[in-house]
Amino acid sequence: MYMFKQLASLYIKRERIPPPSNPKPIMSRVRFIMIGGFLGAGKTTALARLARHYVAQGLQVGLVTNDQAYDLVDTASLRRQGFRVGEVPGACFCCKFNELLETLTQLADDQQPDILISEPVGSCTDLVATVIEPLQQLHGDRYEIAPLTVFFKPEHGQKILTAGKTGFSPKAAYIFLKQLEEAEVIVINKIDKLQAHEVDSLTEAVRSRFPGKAILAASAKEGEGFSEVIQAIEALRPTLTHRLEIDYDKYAEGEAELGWLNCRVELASQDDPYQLDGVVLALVDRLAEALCEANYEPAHLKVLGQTPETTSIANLVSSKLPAELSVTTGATVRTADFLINARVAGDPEQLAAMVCHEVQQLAGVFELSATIGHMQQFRPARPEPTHRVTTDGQLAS
Ligand SMILES: Nc1nc2c(ncn2[C@@H]2O[C@H](COP(=O)(O)OP(=O)(O)O)[C@@H](O)[C@H]2O)c(=O)[nH]1
Ligand SMILES: [Mg+2]
Repeated sequence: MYMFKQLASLYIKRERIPPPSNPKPIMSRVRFIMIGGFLGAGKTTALARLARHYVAQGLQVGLVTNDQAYDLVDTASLRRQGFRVGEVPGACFCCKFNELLETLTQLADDQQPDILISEPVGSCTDLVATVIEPLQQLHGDRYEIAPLTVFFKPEHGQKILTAGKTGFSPKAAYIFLKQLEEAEVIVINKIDKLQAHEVDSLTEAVRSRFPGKAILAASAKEGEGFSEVIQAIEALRPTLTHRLEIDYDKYAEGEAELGWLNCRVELASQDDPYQLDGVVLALVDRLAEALCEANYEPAHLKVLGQTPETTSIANLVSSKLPAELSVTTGATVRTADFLINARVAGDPEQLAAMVCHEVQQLAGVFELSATIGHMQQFRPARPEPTHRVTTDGQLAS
């Protein structure tokens, strides 16, 4: 009783203390956005567009890239655009969940971000169960999670939806479709390259395959339709109506069909400076031809050429389309560092030999000296997620 009285008096005393005139602000949660989609779908382009949008609103933005290997074109390209970028290399976010968390925390070290936007590896799926829900369950006090938004790659997607020939096996197509199946928002990207009737028929095909999903059409490159994408990303995550069922054997085999190569090269001229855009594009063109001869379908081949002052990037996203420069510089240089990131349906050792051969040939044509630096080539290992929320909603680690 005595104790109760004491507690009661303490309580009363507490009640009498006036509230502080300047209450400490409650830490608001950081918005966490994840943009998924197959290799070459336009994720990095979308990240940059989103980041520019939020920066223009005066918000602090941090970006996170992810890959199976090191020396990422995406990281270099986004940093060049002035963004703060953390990188999770070595495996996908699902297998590097703790590294993803560390990277998110590091991005908050210098300046507390309002928004964090992440791009998972383009061959990764099951992200709701292995990243989004674990993040929500374990750190929902720190992160407010946006709907998983998946960019649809028309170059391969059109054929995959109609079971046409893509150059990939059905197991790689399985990953592409699982990415869409778990998406909370689907964005048919690159509509600037499509006719209106193609956009309509693609939207219809995606809708009939995945009924009930939010489906938008946009151009991450040109901006068309992007305000609707931003609106969808800013909405609350929809309630989960069903959890993705996925066969990890098939997923792992589909991923392992892709030869992965990340490599650094220095190209230097003893005499006249060379045009950086021209050499970057010529390298992708040569590699495209070599891939075609070997019958290796490119999922995404990127080459970035850079000096401390400038950058040029060329991409190849399908065997059916020419290589294109996505970032041009117009500069002539004496020496530049090149990053080559290739993900193709083919043998990684053959791919490495092909890259070495084509770099040397290119150097011969342009009278440059080529130094091939760090090179990693492999098939992605079986995904072993750190956490996974099971079909009954339990977090398993
Ligand atoms: N025409 C067009 N090209 C796009 C669009 N979005 C991305 N791309 C191009 O597609 C290629 C792959 O884009 P990227 O953002 O690197 O794809 P990621 O692999 O999903 O990150 C690059 O050449 C981009 O310039 C788009 O909306 N329209
Ligand atoms: Mg990317």
